[in-house]
Amino acid sequence: MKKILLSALLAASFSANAAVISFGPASASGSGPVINFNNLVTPTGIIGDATITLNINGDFDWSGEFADITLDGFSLGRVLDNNTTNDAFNFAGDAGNQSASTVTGSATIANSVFASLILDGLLNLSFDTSAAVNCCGTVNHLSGTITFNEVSAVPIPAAAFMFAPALLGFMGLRRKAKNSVA
Ligand SMILES: [Ca+2]
Ligand SMILES: [Ca+2]
Ligand SMILES: [Ca+2]
Repeated sequence: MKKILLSALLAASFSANAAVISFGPASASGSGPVINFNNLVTPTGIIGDATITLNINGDFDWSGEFADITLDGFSLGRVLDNNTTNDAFNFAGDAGNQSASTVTGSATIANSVFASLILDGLLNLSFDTSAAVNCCGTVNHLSGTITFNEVSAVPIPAAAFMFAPALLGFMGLRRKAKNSVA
């Protein structure tokens, strides 16, 4: 019973929910287009890391055809240049194709970075392709999501009131543990 009560209190204090920010689908023609998703509305609190997933269909069949990706100016690297070491994504071999099929890759964005990017409630995602991306529709499809565990702010007095018994409990357990070791 105590465990159930404690769980309920913690849940109420954190108010955590899965947040999903979707962008696209977008497309672009010409040579080396830049695709921007500006002012994506985001929750401002996060627990843990965020994950960004991209679905791309376009002219990306050799190392000179790639895209540089930034999120609020923070670089997520260069994707689809057949070089897995210069980006955070997990595209197989970091390889695309010439608009034959859609490829999907995802990357982790560390909490230490992402938490500061979302403080203003907005995200700007930029996808800057190289000039060689110019064939077969150029970029036929670009879409994706940014997902993370959102946490709502709780007024400090309420949080302190809710956490105090739990904190005291944990401190007591730690003291007991120390004593038993000594
Ligand atoms: Ca090509
Ligand atoms: Ca790369
Ligand atoms: Ca921002």
